[in-house]
Amino acid sequence: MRDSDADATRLPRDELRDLQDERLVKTVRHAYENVEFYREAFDELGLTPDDIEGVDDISKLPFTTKEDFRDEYPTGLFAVDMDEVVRIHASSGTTGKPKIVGYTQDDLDVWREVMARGFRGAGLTSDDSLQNAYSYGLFTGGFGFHDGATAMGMAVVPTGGGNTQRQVEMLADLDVDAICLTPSYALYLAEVAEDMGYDPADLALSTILFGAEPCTEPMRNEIETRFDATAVENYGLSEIIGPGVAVECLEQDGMHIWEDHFYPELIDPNTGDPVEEGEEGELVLTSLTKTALPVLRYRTGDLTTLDYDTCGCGRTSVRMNSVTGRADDLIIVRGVNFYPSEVESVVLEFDEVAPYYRIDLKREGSLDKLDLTVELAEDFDGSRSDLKSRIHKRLSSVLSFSPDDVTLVDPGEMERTKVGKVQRVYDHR
Ligand code: DLL
Repeated sequence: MRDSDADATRLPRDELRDLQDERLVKTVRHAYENVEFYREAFDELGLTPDDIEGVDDISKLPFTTKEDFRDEYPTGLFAVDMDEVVRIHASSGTTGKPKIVGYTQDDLDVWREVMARGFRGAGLTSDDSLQNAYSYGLFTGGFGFHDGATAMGMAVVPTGGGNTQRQVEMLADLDVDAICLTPSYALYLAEVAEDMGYDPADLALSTILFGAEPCTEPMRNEIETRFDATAVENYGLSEIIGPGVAVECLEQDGMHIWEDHFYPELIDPNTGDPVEEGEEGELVLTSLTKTALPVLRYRTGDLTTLDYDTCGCGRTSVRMNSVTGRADDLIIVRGVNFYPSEVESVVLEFDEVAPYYRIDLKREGSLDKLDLTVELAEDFDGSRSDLKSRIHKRLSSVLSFSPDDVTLVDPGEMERTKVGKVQRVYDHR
């Protein structure tokens, strides 16, 4: 492995800065010299690689967007010849072409290293076993976790996504120590385990590595309680490397961004200007060591806040808080703006309901309508109309907005996410 956890993530911040400066200069030159897209973008701005002497100059650089990935499909953003590429992945999108990403052997080494850092941060060692319930394939989740865990010497149980009863059997029969999966699948897994007669809390699992989709704090708490395990969050995206961009340590106080490889900025999604320190903004990431696919100022669309204080664990790397929404997920109904995560927080305040809900947006005439459907908890035996009106009232006060309809459905009635990412919002407008 190229660097140890100790030196790279605990550097005094001025030393980290020097490393970032040096790596940024190299990355910019690499992108300019080898990717026509960047050369043209620089030329248009009258910019040359010599204008970038370090991180202080980063705002001179153009942004890269997901549309750029689509326009340059499949490999227009690659900076090396195909014979140097040893792996391809692609990110699923609901519309249009997927974003194709490539890795050289060096890139795979970095990926393994950042994944292994995350495992160590979560308290895992080479003696532990990891069940990998992320899909293997073009999605970066499966192979990203697999390779990182293998490089660390963990025993990997490569179940992939789906086949949930088999997942439960493996966990139980092999006394697996850790599992990685989406938070929505974690809850489904707990349900299936219960249906099979297991108490998920009795499984040997000590650590749950969740990520790839938003998860509110109440949802994390629910996962931890159900499995009686520590759940740590992982963040990443294919365009930058896959999982392994940022991960929580056992302090569970924000995800450490591995800043020696990925440089973060937060911008106002409307103006592109940096936000004030401590304020929420859209995360923009620049790769500092990638060779196949260097990415300058990538607009992730993910909204978060950053914390530059040294973590309780002693690491100096900046921490990002859980993603509160995507800049493009903002729901606007009758002029009121909010994110699905705000609805989720309200839903999860109620013990009488299960953590399953969906938001349907409709248009009747020229009027927007929002319907919320929530599933009742197994043991609910109270008054439905009373519960409905309490949820309605609470939502109205939190969002300054009233849903048009709250529907309560019976336990188990709401469709579960078994593979891939959960969909909460259905916009029919
Ligand atoms: O989801 C990589 C990944 C795999 C991360 C496994 C963590 C664990 P993509 O499919 O390219 O890559 O999707 C990236 O997913 O821009 C976010 O919008 C969302 N996302 C990823 N992690 C989180 C998270 C993988 N912890 C997109 N919280 C990102 C909220 C997340 N959203």
